[in-house]
Amino acid sequence: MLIRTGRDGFEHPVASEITPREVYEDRRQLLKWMAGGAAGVGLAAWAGREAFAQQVQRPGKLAPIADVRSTVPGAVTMEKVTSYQDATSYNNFYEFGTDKSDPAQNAHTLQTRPWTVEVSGLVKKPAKFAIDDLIKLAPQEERIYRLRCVEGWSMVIPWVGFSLSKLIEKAEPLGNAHFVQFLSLADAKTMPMVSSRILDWPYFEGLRMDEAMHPLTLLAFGMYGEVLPKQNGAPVRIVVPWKYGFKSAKSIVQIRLTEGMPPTAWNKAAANEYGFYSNVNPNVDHPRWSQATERRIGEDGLFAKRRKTLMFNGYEAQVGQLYAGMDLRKNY
Ligand SMILES: Nc1nc2c(c(=O)[nH]1)N[C@H]1C(S)=C(S)[C@@H](COP(=O)(O)O)O[C@H]1N2
Ligand SMILES: [Mo]
Repeated sequence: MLIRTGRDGFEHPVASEITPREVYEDRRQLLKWMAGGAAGVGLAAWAGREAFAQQVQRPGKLAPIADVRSTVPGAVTMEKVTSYQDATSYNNFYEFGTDKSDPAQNAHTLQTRPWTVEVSGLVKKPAKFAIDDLIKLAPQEERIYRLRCVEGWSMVIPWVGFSLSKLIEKAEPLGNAHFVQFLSLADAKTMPMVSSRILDWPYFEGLRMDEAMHPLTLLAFGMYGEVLPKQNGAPVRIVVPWKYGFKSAKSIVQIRLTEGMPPTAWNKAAANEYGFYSNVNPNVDHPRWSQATERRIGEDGLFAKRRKTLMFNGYEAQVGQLYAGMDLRKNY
């Protein structure tokens, strides 16, 4: 859903991210809400579509099957895991649409084989990996992370993959490689929104080298012990658990090591709203909403008390020292 923010008269793509999921999750509240005139036409249409929502198709086991739990500190949380249905039907993947339900409906066109990931830029050994060779590069581990979205919701997902550092080390970074950029696929034939100008394509994201090399930063091939569903970024994506969701680029085809800070898609779209670091930070408000609290998808209803958002999404003990001495208000 696109709405005018009014402030700059700009059709803002992220506006859809603030429509509370619980409104259409809880049908009775939804009816009350709509009867009260609070819901716009867009939301009513959305709710109608939700009523016909189909059970998500599961893509099958990831081979070799990962039955290894990660021993990386902080990689396994004891929190309740989000249901598979929720994690695969409430997504952001703008290549397939801007509504949360669009990726599950539209991403079936994505072709995940053949698929090549290129490691390039400031490395001694640039390389191209066929996806199935990439998956075999390191033993896979299951990691249960919170993924938190910038507009106030979170999920707990058991990802399957290995530390991105294993791949970067193989390429032998040069001394002047200080940042890593990720590029997603941009295929107008299979990704309907790539022909629109809602974002710059391909989707691009980046991390500082020490963030990319941190063992918690995951190159993910699967979730819930199975192949990554297309709407969640098949066949390979990045997961950075202490940052807002948009840092975790989906369906990546290139990993490029650079000397300078690379541009990122959301920063380019709205620099005052999305900085390069985008660490989860309850103390720094987004210009259009507070970031102090969040709803856990599937658990916290619209009228339930929201839970407090934790600094670095709860991974402060593991990653806090990466930002020692930095002004996190300035480096948002
Ligand atoms: N290529 C690409 N990657 C992307 C996005 C996108 O639109 N395109 N959206 C980001 C955002 S805003 C979020 S919140 C997460 C959502 O991941 P999930 O759907 O697996 O929960 O993916 C991120 N990665
Ligand atoms: Mo997001």
